[in-house]
Amino acid sequence: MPIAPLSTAERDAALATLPHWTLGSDGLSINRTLVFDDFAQAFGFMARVALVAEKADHHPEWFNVYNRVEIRLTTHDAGGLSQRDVALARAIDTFVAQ
Ligand code: HBI
Repeated sequence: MPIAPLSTAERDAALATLPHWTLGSDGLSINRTLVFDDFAQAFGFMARVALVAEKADHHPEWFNVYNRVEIRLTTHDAGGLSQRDVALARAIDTFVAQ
């Protein structure tokens, strides 16, 4: 389903409220890397995110090795960032002890 991409102003306003996320070098994604104690913690986190992502029909691009999870959020249907990425980033943050 098509969804509008965020304007630059909307993007910057959203990023200002997401201190753990950085804008990708292409300007089309937001990124966060997490390091857990071990693989079980990392994979447990990924499982929790997967359930939220599936329910929202909005899925992360991510890479995991052992205790490290690199997350890239972008909206393929928008060709860049959308409010769905912001919402998923906020949900992801709730699963991480700050
Ligand atoms: N996940 N990140 C991301 N971006 C999308 O555009 C997207 C998605 N998951 C499912 C989805 N779109 C569906 O609407 C179909 O387009 C596959």
